[in-house]
Amino acid sequence: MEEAVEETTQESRNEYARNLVWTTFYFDEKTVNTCDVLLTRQFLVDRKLLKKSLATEPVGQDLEAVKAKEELEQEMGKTEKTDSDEKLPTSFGSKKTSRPLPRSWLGWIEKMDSKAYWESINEYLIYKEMDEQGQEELLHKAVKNKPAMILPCHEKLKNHADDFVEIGAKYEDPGQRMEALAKFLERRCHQDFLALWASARTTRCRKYLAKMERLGIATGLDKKKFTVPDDTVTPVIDSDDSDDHGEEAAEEPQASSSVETQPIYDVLYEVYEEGAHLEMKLGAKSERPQAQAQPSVEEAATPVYDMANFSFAYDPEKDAQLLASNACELFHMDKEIRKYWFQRYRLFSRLDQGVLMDREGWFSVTPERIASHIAQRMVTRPGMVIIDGFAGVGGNSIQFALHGAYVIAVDLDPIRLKCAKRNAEVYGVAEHIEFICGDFFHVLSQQRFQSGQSIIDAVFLSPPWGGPSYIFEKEFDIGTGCTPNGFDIFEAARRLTPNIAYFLPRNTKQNQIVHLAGPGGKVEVEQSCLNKKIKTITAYFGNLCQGAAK
Ligand code: MGP
Ligand code: SAH
Repeated sequence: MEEAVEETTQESRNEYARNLVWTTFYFDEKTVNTCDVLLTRQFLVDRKLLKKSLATEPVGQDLEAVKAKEELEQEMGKTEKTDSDEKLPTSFGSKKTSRPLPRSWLGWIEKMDSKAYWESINEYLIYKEMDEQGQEELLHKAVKNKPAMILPCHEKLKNHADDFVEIGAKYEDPGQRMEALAKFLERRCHQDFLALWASARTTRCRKYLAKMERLGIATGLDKKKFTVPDDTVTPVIDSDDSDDHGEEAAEEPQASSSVETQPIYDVLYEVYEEGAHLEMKLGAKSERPQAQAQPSVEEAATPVYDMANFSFAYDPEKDAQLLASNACELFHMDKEIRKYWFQRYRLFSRLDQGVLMDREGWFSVTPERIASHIAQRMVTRPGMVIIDGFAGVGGNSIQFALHGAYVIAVDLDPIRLKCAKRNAEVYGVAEHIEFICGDFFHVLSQQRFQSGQSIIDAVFLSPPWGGPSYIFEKEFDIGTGCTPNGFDIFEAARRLTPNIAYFLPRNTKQNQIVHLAGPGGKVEVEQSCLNKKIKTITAYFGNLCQGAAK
């Protein structure tokens, strides 16, 4: 068993993790309804396995296959050149100009409240602005009481000289006049403060969105939401980030109703390491390819099996078409599968030792190095019980078992479960896995899994994403993109345990993951970067989340 774990970690000395961003999402204006999110990136290496996969030539004059192979070869080339930390870019986008004043305002104004601000400046302003007769004494006091932070617009309150004269003219009594002018000043200061406070928050949220985009993270958040929810004239705080400036000033303020309909109200964040940006192929591709000869996954009819007579034992004759090492002949005309063939040993390093895969297995199996890393994180003690709710051909179940867990592998499709069972035998861990052919929801509703009696330590979820075309959407929707609905899947798992790892596309909407964690929740979203390309993400909940108490 150890040998098999070692096989997948030979290159692991070159691997490392990075914390990218820590975020708090506010679900509404009450600060108690928050969710903490940690975005991390795990750099994994499987160059040797990729190199081995690329060693075969495409069959005949298959130009598409040549192209698929060339793309992967480029990935190899890039990897070899950018093997070490130092080679990573050292800043987000373009260099920043140094304008220290606006930056200090952003942090300061958000921590201040309007009342406290007025208290800190009122003496100074009143002495300064009321100095109608130019009394030396008042001027002296004003200078002496100047607060450390005063908004630039309040240094120039003389701009309101007309208002002052108008208000002043209404009162003959100097005491009353003074009081009226002080009230006017206070109102004006509150208005200015609140407008600037909202503007600072908008700037912060916009910066967050811009940075997430650059990190290759689909936020699922609407940029328009993060505008000042008020149509009063707003003094705009200058952003010192040259990479995202311009946008805020250009856009019209939104009506507050758009804020109410948005699920996430506000965001606080901290970028751990500015140099974490990577240039790589991410998110939506520009165009969908022409219609394929093969039916899409959604169109393909679900075969009906005679379960009473179905055998999960491998039959070398009857099941020959499942032998992964023969897939080149079986699938070489299948354009969708071809690119996975050129990555085959990174899917299963023991592919030539009898591994079985059906068509869906090829494009949905978790690459071995990623599955091994997830297992390393999830299996914290020998014998712990993990449900692999969508086991497929066993990529994850096998790694959980190799790392010492007892696995309950569930899959609706008997053929794929047969592959998983056989593959577990190839890796010598079949005895550590219980295979259940059935619907995830149905299996979880069984008496032995009900909470209270449950012995389940964690659940791993890797449902179908609608086939390889998931990447043609700019952002992946957990609800409609997963089959069955990804929110329902998560809810069913949560009834069993809070310790859930959710394996999702790299373009998944981040705000939906935040919603899964919910108010008061916490989640770690880990990008799995294989040879410097982000392949997938895994969202860890409960005690699987980094820093959670075990
Ligand atoms: P991919 O994006 O289709 O491949 O899937 P790749 O090689 O990154 O393609 P490229 O053209 O973008 O370079 C990447 C990985 O996601 C696969 O190896 C699978 O592990 C996983 N994966 C893909 N799909 C379509 C599914 C799915 O439907 N379900 C699950 N659970 N995993 C999938
Ligand atoms: N992680 C797996 C791949 C999972 S692919 C691996 O590494 O091999 C998703 C799997 O979910 C498919 O095999 C599909 O048959 C299965 N599936 C789809 N709907 C299901 C359901 N309702 N219950 C259980 N399994 C389901």
